[in-house]
Amino acid sequence: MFGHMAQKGLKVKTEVSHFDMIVVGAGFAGLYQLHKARNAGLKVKVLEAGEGVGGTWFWNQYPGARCDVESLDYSYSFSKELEQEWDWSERYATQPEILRYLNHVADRFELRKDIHLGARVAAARFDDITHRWILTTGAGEVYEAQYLVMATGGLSAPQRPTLANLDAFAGAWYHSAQWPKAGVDFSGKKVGLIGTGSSGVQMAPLIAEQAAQLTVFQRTANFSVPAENTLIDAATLRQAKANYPQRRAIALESYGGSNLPANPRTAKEMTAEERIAEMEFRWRGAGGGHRMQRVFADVMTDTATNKLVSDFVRSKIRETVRDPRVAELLCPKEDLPFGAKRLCVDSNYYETFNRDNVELVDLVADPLVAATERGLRTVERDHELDVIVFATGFDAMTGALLAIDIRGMHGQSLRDKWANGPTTYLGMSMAGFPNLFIITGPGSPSVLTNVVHSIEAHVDWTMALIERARKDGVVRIEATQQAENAWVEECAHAATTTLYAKANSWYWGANIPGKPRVFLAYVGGAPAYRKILESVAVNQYQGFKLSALKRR
Ligand code: NA7
Repeated sequence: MFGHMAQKGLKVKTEVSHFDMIVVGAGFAGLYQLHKARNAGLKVKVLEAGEGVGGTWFWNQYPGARCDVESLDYSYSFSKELEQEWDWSERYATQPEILRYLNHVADRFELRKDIHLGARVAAARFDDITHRWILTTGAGEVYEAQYLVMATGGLSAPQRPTLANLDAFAGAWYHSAQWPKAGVDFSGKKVGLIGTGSSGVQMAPLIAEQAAQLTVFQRTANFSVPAENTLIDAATLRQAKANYPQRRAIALESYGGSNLPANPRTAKEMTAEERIAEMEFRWRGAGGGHRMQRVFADVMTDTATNKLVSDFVRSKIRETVRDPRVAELLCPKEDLPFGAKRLCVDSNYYETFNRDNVELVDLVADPLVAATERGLRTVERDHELDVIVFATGFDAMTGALLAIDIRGMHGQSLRDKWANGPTTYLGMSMAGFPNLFIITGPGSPSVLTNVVHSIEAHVDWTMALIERARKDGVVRIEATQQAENAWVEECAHAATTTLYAKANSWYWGANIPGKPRVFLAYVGGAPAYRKILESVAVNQYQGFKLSALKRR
């Protein structure tokens, strides 16, 4: 079939490819969505901007990139065979290992034939008459489908600050999320690293080992905890595989959708000795990482408890970093609650500052001014550099969606709808945008959880809804405005009940100049959210309007 497209005043015929469902993105979400929808009998096409599958794990190939959720949790649970045949080699998998896993998934479930790589979606428009979506890629290809699933990821639109004069810099510069596939050789180089979030904290130790000199430019000191990463030996792996059902069951009932033992007691319910022992145990003995964020039941809700944990981490930083001046700079300030910005999980981050070839620049005292031909200029001095690395994060949760010109009913643009911040029903659907689903979108637990777990939950739930709709002859699934308003209110209220409210983090969009301040995730936790989804489904998909074709 052919559609028409105006080009230079001429009508040219453009071939339109028709599907039941178009999925945008071939990361964890897109791959599973494809598998699940295809198994349900839908004709599906995945459009992926990258030249390979993997999404986040395709793009973020910087040195030291690894997941801060344990591999045995950060993996699909939908296939018991996949669980058994894949051997994770480390507690926290590296980016290359996760990318290998996702490529294995693509091959094993024969997904590639339905994935169009190198296809960046530029626009998506809902047709009010056919109730279908029409998509255009940057190359001008046109696709149309009844359902549009945005599997574009929460941390996929890189954010690089405007730095005056960067064009004049004679050296090379890179962003953590747009890393060259061939890698970067830092040997003998003077490297400047801007940003000390998860990406910066992961790469600093590795760059420091290779480079002649590493200068870390820090704006905000964040909390980082030891990963306590280890290899998974054969016996442990065998046992883990045998215990997968139990492991997944625990994850299902945990706040973050993974196996992080949570202390059910508040700090006040424990003695001073017990509190110290609990924090010490989680810092090292229990296996490190995000276990620290579950150290007391009230760590994210009680200011005094949070301060206790903050002080504990600060004491660890002071113990680790030999130069007291540098240690103080690395200690997060009192106005940043522990965990309120995404907690960093590191291997030897603080230790790195004991090296002779590493320097810390405090951008609060000495702000960045501009790039120069030979490096970076801060107010007080010039820093001579061969390479600049931006580990400056993402336009989280909304960036990738708003990069596409999405238009719903009557041509309403998503950019307009979200001008004051994202609004969704359940973090996956929007009034005025029928038949469109966002996997782990704004207003869902998403980035506060093991995202693979949340992805599976969303894909399973939306597919059940779509299958039911297909059975009932429904052509249009749409969130009501009332349901969306109520959910937005619920999310906003939930956020204010926690200490997340106290930080200027990307959870609030605070890292993007001009971005509306809206908490971008649902803080109620994965189990509470699952119960809400279950109840919506049981109550005839309450909050959705399901329209069947009118019989003539
Ligand atoms: P993050 O966590 O957003 O960290 C970005 C870092 O870059 C953070 O330290 C920022 O400081 C810093 N930054 C951003 N803009 C600037 C400017 N203009 N000048 C100086 N420093 C700046 O991104 P990551 O990639 O590390 O991690 C993102 C998520 O990926 C992470 O949370 C995990 O979920 C995985 P700031 O704190 O804003 O002062």
